[in-house]
Amino acid sequence: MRDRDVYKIISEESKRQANTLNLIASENYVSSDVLEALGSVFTNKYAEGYPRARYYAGGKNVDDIEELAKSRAMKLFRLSKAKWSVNVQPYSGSPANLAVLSALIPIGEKIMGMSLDAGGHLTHGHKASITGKLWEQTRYGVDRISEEIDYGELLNRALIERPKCIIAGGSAYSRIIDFSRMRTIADEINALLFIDMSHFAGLVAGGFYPSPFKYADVVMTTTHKTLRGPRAGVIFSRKEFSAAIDRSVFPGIQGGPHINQIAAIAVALKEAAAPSFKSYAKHVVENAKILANELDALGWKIISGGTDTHLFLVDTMSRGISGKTASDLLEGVGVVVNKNMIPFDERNPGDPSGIRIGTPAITTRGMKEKEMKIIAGIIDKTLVKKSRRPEIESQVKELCGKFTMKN
Ligand code: DSN
Repeated sequence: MRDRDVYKIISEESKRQANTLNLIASENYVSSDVLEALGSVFTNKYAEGYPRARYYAGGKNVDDIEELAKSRAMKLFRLSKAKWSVNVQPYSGSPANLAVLSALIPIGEKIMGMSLDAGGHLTHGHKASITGKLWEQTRYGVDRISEEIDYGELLNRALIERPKCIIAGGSAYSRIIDFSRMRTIADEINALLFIDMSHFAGLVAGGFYPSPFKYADVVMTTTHKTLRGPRAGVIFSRKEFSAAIDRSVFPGIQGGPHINQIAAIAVALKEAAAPSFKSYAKHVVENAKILANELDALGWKIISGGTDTHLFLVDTMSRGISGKTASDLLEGVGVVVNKNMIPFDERNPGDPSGIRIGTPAITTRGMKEKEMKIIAGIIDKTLVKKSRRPEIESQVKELCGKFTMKN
């Protein structure tokens, strides 16, 4: 690269990624093929519109790549073209969620999403998001004891509030969502069931999380979390909703699609269909369970007592350490996590009561049970035992050196 300033910063970031243990549940390491597609000449091309109906000339290859991405998306999740459609143009998850809601829910109506402290997402109607300004959010959460979704309370609230749409999914909920129950509740009030599978899409693809398609009207996913693709969003919808969603994505919210990103989605979807991805998804979940169990055995309170997925929350405040302090201490030794709200958190998102831990990235590096036990020890020693920092740092370095980033 001729621009030495940018090159230097990119090199530093490569080193940082190689030399730290990434436990951010929403991040991953993409393959060199995904990177190549992202950096391809498709970045030069404008292509407003949809395949075979563009507002720009010169779009033959663009049409081919978008159609390939769409057909791979349908195939990966075993969807029938007679019932489902897919849109691969959303720049990422937030515009995708906005596109779905603006296509299907009249402005000012009520939508129902999981509260942030229970593990929900801002774009499910939180007041800080445009979705909370255009629609009125009514929230559901988790039971105080089990810390799992309280479906009884969800039903009661739905019957009282009668939202037009119920959104399932979130950013920090570690348990399998009962889609069937949510479908029944949505049917009781004639609401749309919109499932945001961004976090667990890779687990669905690999067969380690139930598929939401049987129950949902619309399913959205980002492609960069467990799915291990580029940063982007994809919307699947039942046929009756797809024309409105397409219009909402373009020209409603977005302009020209990022074709290089769509090419990278196509690559990632093929990778996710390979047999090796099943084994990856299996290990992501196994690793998260082992890491959560180990931390639990070391005296850390794990929200809901464990996990069924790629992530879990740790209540660090129960041992007198705020989420921000925990995250800073861990980053200091090369372990990267999110500070995160926990259910019924009385602190604020800037310095909440817990941390979120996820295994997609370290599993991509090939780490398994033995390494999860070491990582649990590293976390414990860093947060509580105040062991000598150089010892911990060298353990992190050793793991990163042994399990290099493969792409
Ligand atoms: N910000 C993402 C996450 O970390 O979960 C979700 O959009």
